[in-house]
Amino acid sequence: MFEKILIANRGEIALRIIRTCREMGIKTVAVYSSADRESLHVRFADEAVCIGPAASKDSYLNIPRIMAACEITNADAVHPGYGFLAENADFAEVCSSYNIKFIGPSPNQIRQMGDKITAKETMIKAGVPVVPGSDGLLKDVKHAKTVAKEIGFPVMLKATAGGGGKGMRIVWEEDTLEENWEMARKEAMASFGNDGIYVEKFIEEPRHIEFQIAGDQFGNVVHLSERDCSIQRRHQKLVEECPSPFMTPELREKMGEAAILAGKSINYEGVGTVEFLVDKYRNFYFMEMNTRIQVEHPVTEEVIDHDLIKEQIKIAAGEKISGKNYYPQVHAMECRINAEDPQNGFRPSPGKILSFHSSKGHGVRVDTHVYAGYTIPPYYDSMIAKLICRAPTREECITKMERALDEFIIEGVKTTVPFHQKLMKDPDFRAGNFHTGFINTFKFKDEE
Ligand code: MV4
Repeated sequence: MFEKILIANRGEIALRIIRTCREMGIKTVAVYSSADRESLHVRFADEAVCIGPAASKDSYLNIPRIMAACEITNADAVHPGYGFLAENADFAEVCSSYNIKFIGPSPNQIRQMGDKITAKETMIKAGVPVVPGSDGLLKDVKHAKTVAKEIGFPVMLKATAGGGGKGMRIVWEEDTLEENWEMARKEAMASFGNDGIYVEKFIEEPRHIEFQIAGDQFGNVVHLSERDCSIQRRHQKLVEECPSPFMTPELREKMGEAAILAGKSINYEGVGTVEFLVDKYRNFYFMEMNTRIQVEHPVTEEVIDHDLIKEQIKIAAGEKISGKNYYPQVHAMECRINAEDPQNGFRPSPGKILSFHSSKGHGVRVDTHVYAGYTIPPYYDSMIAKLICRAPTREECITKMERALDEFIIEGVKTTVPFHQKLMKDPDFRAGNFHTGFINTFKFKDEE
């Protein structure tokens, strides 16, 4: 087992990792930017190293500075958390060249899933269903037109280097294909420095249902059931839950098996997530794979009663996994509490938290790095807490979430708490009747 893990991250996930390390008897090193001097991850770690100024590119994204911090503290492993360098294959490679274990998959596994066309080709070979579309990269707009007419409009143009919604265009008819082609290519080049585009049938009103998987160094891959992440706004998830209200035992078996095939096809090592689009007929299609721990991992932890960070560390240290799948024993739901103003287009609301009282009680979990008197810096993402509730049924879970949202006090900054309070009362949400376009039709206004 590792003696000392350096956590190449900040905020709630850095704290989350430190907690598990302490329980496992592993020493921890925090790294921080000068904007995070007062952060709890700095205080709770055994050691802390300042790695640069506030801007991420000079601190949390700066590989040489993080490697220097590993060297001076003698860390034998790095946990990247999510975001920042978590899916950076070059970083994973540098770690291994320094003989430091990157807690996550190999550089090759990260690369194979980072390029979307490569990932899709790998899935086709593995027998995982994918959305019908072009056979790899499109040569030119003429090629795009031919394939689009074959599969039928509407279609979606996607950047092979994309993911998370960037460089995507819906095309409803042949007449608008050319303009969208140009826009998609420009956007992809500007965002990723790669203008490779492919095309797919556009799946209307899909659900986003993802499967948590885990694979060890001996080729065992299991699934840990699904999370429904259909409640999103501009590709930012707001609520995640398990079981999905749309799931059936038969669909879980089929999707779980496909998720395992996806993991096995690249010999996946670590915990990861296989994302699917699910249409109204319960057809499902591989969308992408995330080769990291995700923000919403506590939903799975609550329904299967296992510590996923501990699993990650044990797998990285070479332990075998049990070899059986895990199924939800209760219902869990997570609301992301962001320092944003839901009444003004979810505009970021950084600043000083004047008072803070987090929800408590049976079945209530709050993962956060903030406290009364803490100043939310404007440089990083705006998530300040995750409120996770668990209860025997979805109805009871929503009731508990309403109670927990009502007792959450955060003063000094605007938050998404009022948005969640309104969402929990929505009849369609309560009925489990929603898809990824739900938030566009759900009008948030406080005084209505
Ligand atoms: C799609 C799609 C419909 N049809 N692909 C959005 C993020 C990126 N990973 C892929 N995405 C989508 N791909 C086809 N062929 C609809 C989306 C999509 C979406 C997917 C999941 C969650 C929210 C979404 C919001 C808008 C569009």
